[in-house]
Amino acid sequence: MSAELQALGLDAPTADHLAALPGELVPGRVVRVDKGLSTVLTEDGPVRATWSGAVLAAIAADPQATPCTGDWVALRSWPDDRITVEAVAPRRTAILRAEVGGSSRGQVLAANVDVVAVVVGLHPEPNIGRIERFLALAWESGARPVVVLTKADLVGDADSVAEDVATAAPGADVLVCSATTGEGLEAVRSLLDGNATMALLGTSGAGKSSLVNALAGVELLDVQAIREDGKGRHTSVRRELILLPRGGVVIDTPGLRGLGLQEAGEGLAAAFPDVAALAAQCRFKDCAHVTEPGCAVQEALEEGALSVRRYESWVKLQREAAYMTRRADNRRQLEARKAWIQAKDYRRDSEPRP
Ligand SMILES: Nc1nc2c(ncn2[C@@H]2O[C@H](COP(=O)(O)OP(=O)(O)OP(=O)(O)O)[C@@H](O)[C@H]2O)c(=O)[nH]1
Ligand SMILES: [Mg+2]
Ligand SMILES: [Zn+2]
Repeated sequence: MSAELQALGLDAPTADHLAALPGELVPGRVVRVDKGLSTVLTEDGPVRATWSGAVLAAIAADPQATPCTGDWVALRSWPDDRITVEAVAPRRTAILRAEVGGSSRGQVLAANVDVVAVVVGLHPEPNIGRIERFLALAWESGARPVVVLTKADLVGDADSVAEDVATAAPGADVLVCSATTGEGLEAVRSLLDGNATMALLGTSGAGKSSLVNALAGVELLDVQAIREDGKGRHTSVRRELILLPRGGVVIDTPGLRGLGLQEAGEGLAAAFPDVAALAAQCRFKDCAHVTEPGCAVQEALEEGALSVRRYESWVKLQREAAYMTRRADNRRQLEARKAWIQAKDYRRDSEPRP
């Protein structure tokens, strides 16, 4: 494996997978995707590539097969100078978001990520419920979740806010930094040790692109022109993979508006291990943790061992996850029915005609 590809985060199993594909193919990593045209970084630099017939067929069968930022792909060059993505390597991790207002099939936001950084500005004051929601998404990805509190230069009590956030983020490190002063950036940079890939998630205006620029030491990405109006403006419009000069890869994303939890069971349990542990102690296995006798969650609430805010946040996300799962089940039923009708048509068509 070349040093260039290693710096891009290529791991041995993925390299082996790509090398075993038949044909004269070149490995690369997807930087961004724009309406079916992708920019892919290879060891010889970036190229623009479209999808092969096989990839198009895979997408038709499952939209999640669409190559996305962070994917490792195999490229073929054609005599007419076209380049196509022939195959997408299996994803080690994937950040999934439920489709906004559409189907319940999640959209892949980024693939093969080692660290998901939930980026939150310290000013205006962080919304803890929103952080928990991002963390549930981060846990589900299979990558290591961290919270990066940025804009520390704008507040005097960054460390005490960090403590509050830490209680809502069990199992995740909480870092404090400022893109403006450079404070705390070394700790963020060390998340990229060993050519790791870190994706940044957060609302618009959180300071994601500013953080990437500060990590890179160059103004690579556009940053919101007007400071601190508190409202999201969506300056970044697409997901983008950036190779940092000192090693490591960062994926910048546009601020997420709708942030559906994709069949969230496991991510939710990982983001709320305290509540999950309590729920396991309830007398009834199907306890709804509302009025049931012997409910350990309600007991912890009464004793103050579990905060009302955290409980309510969990109930809300739990409901949402249950809704997403139901919707996914309905979709599966519909698709099964469609497949059955197609199969019936096929049988009818292939029967000998009288
Ligand atoms: N004082 C201060 N301002 C910051 C810091 N980081 C970002 N900002 C400001 O916050 C605003 C938003 O920053 P961006 O980096 O564009 O935010 P973003 O998360 O990329 O936003 P979207 O691209 O819209 O999702 C800009 O006006 C930045 O100048 C910081 O550490 N300190
Ligand atoms: Mg941005
Ligand atoms: Zn209970």
